[in-house]
Amino acid sequence: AEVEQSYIMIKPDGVQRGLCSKDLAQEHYKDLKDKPFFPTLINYITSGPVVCMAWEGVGVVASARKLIGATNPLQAEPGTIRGDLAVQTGRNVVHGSDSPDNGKREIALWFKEGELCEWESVQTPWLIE
Ligand code: DAT
Ligand code: MG
Repeated sequence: AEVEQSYIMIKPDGVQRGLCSKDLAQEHYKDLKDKPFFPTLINYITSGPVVCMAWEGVGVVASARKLIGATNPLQAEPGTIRGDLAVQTGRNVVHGSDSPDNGKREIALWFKEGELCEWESVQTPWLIE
């Protein structure tokens, strides 16, 4: 697997059981703009503060999606974030990019130049050969 980047976000219900403008939310979810749930999705995602993260690592997009679990929390496995902590698709607590390309796109959308810090842990050579 390649080193990838994934945009991870704790959604508003994850923070308090809106930061962003509607424009940003609409751009983030533009692939879903024709879906019937698009307006409620945008209302939800702009309803309170979110916690934004950029994760980087070997195969991080797929492994983060695995930790997050299925879109519908009722179908998400126990041990995943959505499986353990959420009940409804429209309140599924956390976002994770679905492809390396979308990871780059979403990170560029949510972070400004210079906001991301790049660093290497001394443990890296013991984790990755
Ligand atoms: P995911 O967040 O697992 O990548 P997605 O990209 O298909 O899922 O959809 C983005 C969000 O839109 C999802 O987290 C919750 C909402 N959503 C998706 N499908 C939905 C549906 N059928 N009804 C209501 N909300 C939905
Ligand atoms: Mg998605």
